[in-house]
Amino acid sequence: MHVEGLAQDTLCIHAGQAADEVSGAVMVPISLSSTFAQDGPGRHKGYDYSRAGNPTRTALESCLAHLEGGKHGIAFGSGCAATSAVLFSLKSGDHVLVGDDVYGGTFRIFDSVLKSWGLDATFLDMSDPGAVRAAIRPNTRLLWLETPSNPKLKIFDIAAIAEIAHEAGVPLAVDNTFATPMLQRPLDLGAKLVVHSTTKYLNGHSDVVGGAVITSDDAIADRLHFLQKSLGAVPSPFDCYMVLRGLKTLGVRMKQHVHNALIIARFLESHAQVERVFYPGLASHTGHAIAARQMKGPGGMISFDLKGGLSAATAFLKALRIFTCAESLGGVESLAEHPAIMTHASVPPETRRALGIGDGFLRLSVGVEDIEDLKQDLERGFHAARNLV
Ligand code: P1T
Repeated sequence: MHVEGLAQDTLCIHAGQAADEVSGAVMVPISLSSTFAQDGPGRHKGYDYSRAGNPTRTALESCLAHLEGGKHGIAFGSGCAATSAVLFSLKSGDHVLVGDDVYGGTFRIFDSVLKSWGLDATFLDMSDPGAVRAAIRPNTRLLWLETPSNPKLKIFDIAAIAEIAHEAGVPLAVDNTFATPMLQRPLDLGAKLVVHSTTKYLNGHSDVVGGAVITSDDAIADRLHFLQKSLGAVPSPFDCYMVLRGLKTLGVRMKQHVHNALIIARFLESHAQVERVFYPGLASHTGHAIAARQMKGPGGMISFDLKGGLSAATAFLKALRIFTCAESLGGVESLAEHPAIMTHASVPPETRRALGIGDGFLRLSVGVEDIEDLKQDLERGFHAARNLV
């Protein structure tokens, strides 16, 4: 199907997914074959070995590329594998400038793994683009940020930072996991690469671990395809199928995530047991104006400081019945977690303190359940934490 010019909601369902030429199957078949017959040495139909390329993976990569407005999609076995592949493009002695608030596992790659390869990373609050310009060194080869960031929901101005990156001749990579291409398209704003944990909203049902990189830069794509094949951290055909299936409802899911999260954020903001709420959809959020400009909606992730510290936070999480206390995010079901102990445990305590990820700091992935049920569930949590304030 010709998909150029179609809207995002249509691309989710059709991009990269023409009916099967052999059978007419409407759903992309799961091509489990690890190898492909060749008419003669090197003469094949575009696939020779599934680590290098697989028809189900091609459909997913094409769909993701269309959704992000990019030319190339390159899928990986996890978000961390996608991140690592981008970093494998660098070499010893290179420097990377990273937004100061990123997923704990991403922090671990930049801080521990990267440094052992002889690369250097500086973490920086990119709220002030001037500070980004000042922090670029002669050996800086990559700018990397999350917006909204995990777990503080910081908003960085992609267009302003992309311009600085462009002036310096350095590519900007944006981890778009929290926003999804339905709410924000970093390539349109000047970023060179978009990175995803497809584990989250893109798959949307908490039953796949996957990742992807999208770019329109042919040279970067060539390098990433080479690394995808060489490093081998590829997703299974089944997982590619699952993400494609999840993507079909991404449009409707994101609308409901945003709808529910906005109500919950306001509810939390007016609650006596809440110290502070972090949600880009609230006027009180420092990045609200930028978010309103660069996003189509503020997303489904909220974090907040609960009064009463660790004992209140623990009682709150234990009392919830609809929100599951679990890592991850972006599924249809609501999740709640304690970043300092769970998703961001690999961030050193002093860095966590500087970021404001304290003992009473909680993160919600607001699902698509009934909003009154979700509010009531949070009330249950607040009730359990009440005398611990
Ligand atoms: O888990 P994996 O698919 O490898 O994705 C890593 C990753 C990358 N980028 C962002 C913004 C992420 O949030 C994640 C994973 N995050 C969680 C598991 C979490 O609970 O925050």
